[in-house]
Amino acid sequence: MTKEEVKSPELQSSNAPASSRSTTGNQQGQPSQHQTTTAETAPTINIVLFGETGVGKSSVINLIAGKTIAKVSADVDGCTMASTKYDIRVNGASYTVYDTVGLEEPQMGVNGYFDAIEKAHNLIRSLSETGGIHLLLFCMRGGRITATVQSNYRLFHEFLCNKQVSIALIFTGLEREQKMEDWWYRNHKNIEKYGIHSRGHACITAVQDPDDPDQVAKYEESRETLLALLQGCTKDGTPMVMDTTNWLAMFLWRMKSLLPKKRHPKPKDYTRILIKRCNMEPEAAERVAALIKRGVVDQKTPHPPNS
Ligand SMILES: Nc1nc2c(ncn2[C@@H]2O[C@H](COP(=O)(O)OP(=O)(O)OP(=O)(O)O)[C@@H](O)[C@H]2O)c(=O)[nH]1
Ligand SMILES: [Mg+2]
Repeated sequence: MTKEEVKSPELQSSNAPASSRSTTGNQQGQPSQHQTTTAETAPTINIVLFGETGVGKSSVINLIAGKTIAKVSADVDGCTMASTKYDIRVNGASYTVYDTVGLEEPQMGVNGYFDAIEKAHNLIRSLSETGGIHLLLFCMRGGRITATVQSNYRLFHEFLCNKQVSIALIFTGLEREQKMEDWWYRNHKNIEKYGIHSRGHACITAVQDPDDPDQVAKYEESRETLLALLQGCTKDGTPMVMDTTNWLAMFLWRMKSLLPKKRHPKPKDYTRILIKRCNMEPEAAERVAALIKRGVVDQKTPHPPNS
């Protein structure tokens, strides 16, 4: 099981040595029925887990893995689209989960957009090199649906995945519910009213408290729910994949709709950022910039919506 920041091509394409992949089961206080295993032959399923800072993404990674592999706390790098990659083998399945920071506000500033270009390039390159996206996991705190939640849904489901990838919702922080699933019955109509549609959901707690038997039981139940969700949502799916250039251009073209119109970058701004911060060759950077300018991204995918 490995953690890799999605930063350099070397890091992205490399996998951990086999010796470090195998895991030895669960740690103290963790559920015991889902032993993590070495599953060298299973095809890897790429999952992009996203959500606002602090909603519990890293805790969810640990819940899936059955042990602590991700650092729980506010991340230093809270830049939108910043991503850390974890390889998790559990119940005979091989998941690569990209823990990805979403938006903190419904819209973006131009500096945030430029920072996000670099991060998005790293993420997209890693995904296109490793077979694309099988599933989106949208992590939220069980609570109000805000404009930021809606923007994050669009950013990942529509802008990054062209509405072609199944999305499942995870609601954390539900340990106070007697039955965590009750939260969904009370709130699902509201969620759908905001245009958020999903293939499945999990109402969970991702926080551990070994001293509280009720919390231990709920944590264990949450893991069951989450693993069943992953299995159910990925069993028949083919990944969505594009080549890096078209994928990046499609995403950046769409993402600029989150900027005020008068702050939309010019082609030379894209070229500069892609060369300087993403280490792209000038020709490749100009190709991406030209695609963004034309708003034509890939003949096989619909044109990006007008911004
Ligand atoms: N009560 C409660 N707290 C939770 C739950 N899940 C996570 N937390 C807490 O929320 C805080 C943030 O959790 P993280 O898992 O680090 O959240 P994150 O989304 O990875 O945060 P960033 O990496 O900063 O984006 C920690 O203090 C967790 O213990 C939950 O289900 N219930
Ligand atoms: Mg985190």
